[in-house]
Amino acid sequence: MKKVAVIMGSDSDLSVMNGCISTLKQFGIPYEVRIISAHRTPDAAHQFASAAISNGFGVIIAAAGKAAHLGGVLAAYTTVPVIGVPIKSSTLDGLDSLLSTVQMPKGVPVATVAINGAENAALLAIQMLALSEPALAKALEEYKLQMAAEVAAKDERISREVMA
Ligand code: RP5
Repeated sequence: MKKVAVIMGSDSDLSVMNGCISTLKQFGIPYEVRIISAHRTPDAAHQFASAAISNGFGVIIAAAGKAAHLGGVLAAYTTVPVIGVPIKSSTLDGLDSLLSTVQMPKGVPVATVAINGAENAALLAIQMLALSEPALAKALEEYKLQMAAEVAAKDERISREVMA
């Protein structure tokens, strides 16, 4: 199976991105985690993205805050799909990160999830890998059934409590 790269602009993003890493673990996805900054270590960003295909990566998840150019810079150097996670890390509450991640020019897409949407980034990456991994597709179906069962249980409980 191809690997997922989880790239963060700073170790200060880790508390949010733990949700992504634990979701990848839950589905048994091979992954690597790196701290690479579009601004502080731009050469490393270039090198990582340029070698992503030959290093066996199928998806790159790029998490960054403030002027969040990491996803866009990585996407500039590879054809591996890049998922951007805007991190809420400044006085602008993550709106800065969201806009600088999502507003890519035509030709260089970054599939952007919600501010701090770490778990959804992992799930989207897994969905991409599942296109060529039937066992993963099955695991995702089971995940959705489990989610639906949890909501149904909450629905039943709240009805019971409100009616009591
Ligand atoms: C971004 O700046 C990082 O992704 C992080 O969200 C933010 C702050 O980084 P630190 O100053 O905490 O290292 O590049």
